[in-house]
Amino acid sequence: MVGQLKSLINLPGLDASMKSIAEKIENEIRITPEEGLMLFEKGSLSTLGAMANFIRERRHGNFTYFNRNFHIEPTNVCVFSCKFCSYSKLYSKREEGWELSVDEMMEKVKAYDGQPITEVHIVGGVHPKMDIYYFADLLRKIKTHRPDLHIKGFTAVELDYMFRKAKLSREEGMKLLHDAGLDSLPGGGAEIFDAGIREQICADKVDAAGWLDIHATAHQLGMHSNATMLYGHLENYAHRVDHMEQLRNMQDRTKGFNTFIPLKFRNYDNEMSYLGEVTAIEDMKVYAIARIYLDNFNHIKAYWPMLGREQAQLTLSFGVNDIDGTIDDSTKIYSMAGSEEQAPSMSTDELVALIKQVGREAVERDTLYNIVKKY
Ligand code: V47
Ligand code: SF4
Repeated sequence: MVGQLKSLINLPGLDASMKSIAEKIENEIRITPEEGLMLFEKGSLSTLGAMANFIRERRHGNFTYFNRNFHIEPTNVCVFSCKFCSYSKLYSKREEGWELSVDEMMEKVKAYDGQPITEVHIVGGVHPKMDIYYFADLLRKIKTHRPDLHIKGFTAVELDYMFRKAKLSREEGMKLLHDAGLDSLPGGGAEIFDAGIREQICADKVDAAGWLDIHATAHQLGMHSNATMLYGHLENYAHRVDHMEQLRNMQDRTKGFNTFIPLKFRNYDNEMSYLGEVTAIEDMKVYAIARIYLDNFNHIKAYWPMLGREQAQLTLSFGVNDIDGTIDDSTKIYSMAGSEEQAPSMSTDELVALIKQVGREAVERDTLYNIVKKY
């Protein structure tokens, strides 16, 4: 394996508290929130990398997962006004954005006929006129056309709005969409759970308790979901630890999360452009600490359209074991926020080469991490 480290306890330069964390990791004992904070405050890049890689290789060896997917972004018109968002247009300015009809979205699905795609990821703005019945119709049409395609769709933010507008409870709304064909939920909309930071960056959308409850509702119906954390803006280390602690607690109860995806705040063309972006070193530390902290999450994913290809490769030595999918230039969220990837698309061969170039084994998975093919 790439790391081949036998023990963490003798890593150079560890003080007593860091040594105690290293011991816990070796013995598969959960670290506390205080220790999580200590990792952010005191952990050097090399120590965090060694710890995270140790866990990553113990769980997954050299396997690095990817999938074959594409996105549908039904609209970028949004009733909310998150300050970090470079993508959305208010309803009053909707002529500057896009609104896809069900038929137009079905054309996008049909464009992949005959191609070995396993997942469609549907996510977009929160449009006041696209209600739960509109999307249930879309889901049914996709499933009728291609029953084997896994539909991962709608952030808790979109779902919260749809359910409230239809006057349905979360259980009723989720069941309606699940029955129509929704298989799992993506991890977006979580941002940072801390109420004070949320108030400053995305005051008007679903709060932390609501986000968590919507995911718990999906898990209770046997659906899986992902979780994200938007970092590198106004939050401090304690907020990041609190965010991961809330996810870890919920995962203990429901076991429904597949993967955790840290999302780096990108500052192009949004109301928080005055903030700088954190360094690549900080990015690697976040991935590593996520791998160490979230002992009940099986997978940590780096979303390559947001980080760029070279940084995505680097994350594979910092706890990450999944780099998402082929995407096929079907998402605009990150290109509009300033990512290096202006038209994100990679063929399967390119994704495999990217993984192999850093000495890892490329494994194609489906959404639920069943192995499709080893390369
Ligand atoms: O919730 C928006 C983020 C998320 C910016 O579950 C930004 O597999 C950085 O959650 N800088 C939506 N981030 C995307 C998302 C996602 C992506 C890929 C895979 C999965 C999955 C989920 O994008 C939003 C928000 O946190 N975001 N604007 C920005 N300027
Ligand atoms: Fe709307 Fe999502 Fe952008 Fe917030 S992040 S303004 S909810 S599209």
